[in-house]
Amino acid sequence: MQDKDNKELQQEVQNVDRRRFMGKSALLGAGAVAAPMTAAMFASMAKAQAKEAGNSAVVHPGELDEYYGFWSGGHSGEVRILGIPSMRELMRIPVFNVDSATGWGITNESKRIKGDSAHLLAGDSHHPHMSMTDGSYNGKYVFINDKANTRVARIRCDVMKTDKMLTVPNVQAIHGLRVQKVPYTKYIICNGEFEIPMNNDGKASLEDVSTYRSLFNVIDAESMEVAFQVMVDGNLDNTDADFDGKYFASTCYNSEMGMNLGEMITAERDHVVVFNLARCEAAVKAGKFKTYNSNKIPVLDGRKGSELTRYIPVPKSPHGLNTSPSGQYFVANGKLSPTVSIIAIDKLDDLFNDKIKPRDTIVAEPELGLGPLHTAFDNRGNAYTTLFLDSQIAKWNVEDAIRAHNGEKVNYLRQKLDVHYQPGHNHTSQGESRDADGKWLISLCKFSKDRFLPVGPLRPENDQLIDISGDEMKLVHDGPTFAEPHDCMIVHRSKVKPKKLWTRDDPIFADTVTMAKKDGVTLETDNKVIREGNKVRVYMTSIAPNFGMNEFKVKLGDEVTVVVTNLDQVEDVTHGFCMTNHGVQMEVGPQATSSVTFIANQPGVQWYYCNWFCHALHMEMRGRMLVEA
Ligand code: RUQ
Ligand code: CUA
Repeated sequence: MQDKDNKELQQEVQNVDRRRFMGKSALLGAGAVAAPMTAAMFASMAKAQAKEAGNSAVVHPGELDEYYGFWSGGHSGEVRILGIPSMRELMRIPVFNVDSATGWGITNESKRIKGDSAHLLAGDSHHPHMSMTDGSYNGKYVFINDKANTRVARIRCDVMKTDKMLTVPNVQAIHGLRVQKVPYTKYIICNGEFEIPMNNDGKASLEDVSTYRSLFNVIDAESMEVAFQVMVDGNLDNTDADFDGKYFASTCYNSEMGMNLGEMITAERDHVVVFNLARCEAAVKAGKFKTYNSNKIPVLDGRKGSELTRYIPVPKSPHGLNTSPSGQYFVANGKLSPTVSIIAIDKLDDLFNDKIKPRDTIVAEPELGLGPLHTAFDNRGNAYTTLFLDSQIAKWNVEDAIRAHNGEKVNYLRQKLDVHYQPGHNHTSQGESRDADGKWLISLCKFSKDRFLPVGPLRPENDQLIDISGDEMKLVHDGPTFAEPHDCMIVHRSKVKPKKLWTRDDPIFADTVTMAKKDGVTLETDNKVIREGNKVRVYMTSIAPNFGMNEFKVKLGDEVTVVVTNLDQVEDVTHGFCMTNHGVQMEVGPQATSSVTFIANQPGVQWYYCNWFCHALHMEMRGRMLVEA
């Protein structure tokens, strides 16, 4: 399948090449005095074109991108899909936010998915990561954390909608999040960043910070329930998994357990905490855990001295944690130190068997520049580290850094590229999977200052696209983005297979289907009003440009649930439902059922209409709710 896709792509690349070539020679031909082209000119031109076409960021209208990019929306709370390399925004997936267009957070289906946090209107999404099989993206799910409300959500990539959400108990502020890579994504791993008392019920001492803990969370990717948690010393920050299915590692700052900035950065060293998955699972099985806050989640004790963890000292306040796609190294990014620390994963067995000391796992600590935050990788042994303070990406060679660490005279630094400005995360095409391909690098810059037309005191951020296919990094695109693409991941389009229409038995609206059955309603054919006391359920179909029902009657103060089923079988024909002056609207995709509940609190004639442009007679797609006082 992938081969076929690659062939298709090659063909596209050739077509582009041919078009460009013809374009340029046609221009030359049009000039009456144009000198005849020599064979040498022809050859050099063809070569330049071939080079350009090899990794061109130009995607012409109607052409498709080679990669899907999944961008977190930061404190907008959403996830965005971009096409790479065009950097065109293709879709927004509301997750922790409320979305006026799709009705996310407004419809009954989305509220059910949001569950215990359905009442929350805000979120802070940081780290989107796709599920894997054998270390390769499998196109099934994208997971994302909400730092603001301690949640983890799952996006189903067949429909690109959020389908599960979990508020993680016992912790505060889920930050770093990754997936188990091998043998498959059984678990999502994520860090509870802010330390709080265990049993945070306000009864124990709130001032005694020695009782505060930060927990590592292991969540079952299918059930989206917490499998277990591990208590650590210090504050967990970012995390990643190995390619063997054995170890997870997290950066851990504030080993001092300080409560203010000054206190948090006094120690010269903090840690990378390594978690031994088999030992953790065995401890859960053996019942060696405690529970807190009156829930049943097993909390293991992984503090210093535990068999479940090892603490590797690294320079102060490390931030990003990235596994090299070769599966050999964990790289911890120094943040307050100009270095990154390279941990050899094949030394971790010995570390856990106490044959070596924690620092013996560090095989290099190359100095890169000021403020290293995150590192990405290509498939040629190079790493790319964001330098927040220097506003640069440092490209360096991992094996050369190790050689230099061992005393050889080699320069591991390959290039420093200015980015604009202050980059946080970066990401290479497929660079966190086995299939790193070394073509593109994204630098997510927090500031854009002079790069775009000024738009008031609040500026966009700047997502820069960098071509890394050659020896030198080349900046090819500036992409302004609204707050705040915190992190992103890039997956080849051959791995993602979205549906074109909904299937009628989709679990996202299964509960609504069950409700209809109880009411004796067949959603695909019936247009019916069911009354139960002051609760009214209005079932209607929609097929462009008509709702199945042009009017229905309710009484003032009734609780009205409108259920719309879109019978259109046509790709891209989405309907909507908006009840004027009631603050409700929603998307109803082709073959989907969506529902929304509101109080009919205004008497008289209330028009409803389709708010997704669907037909030449879209404006006429409307009806009346008649509200009797
Ligand atoms: S962390 S800018 Cu929220 Cu991803 Cu490093
Ligand atoms: Cu249906 Cu617009």
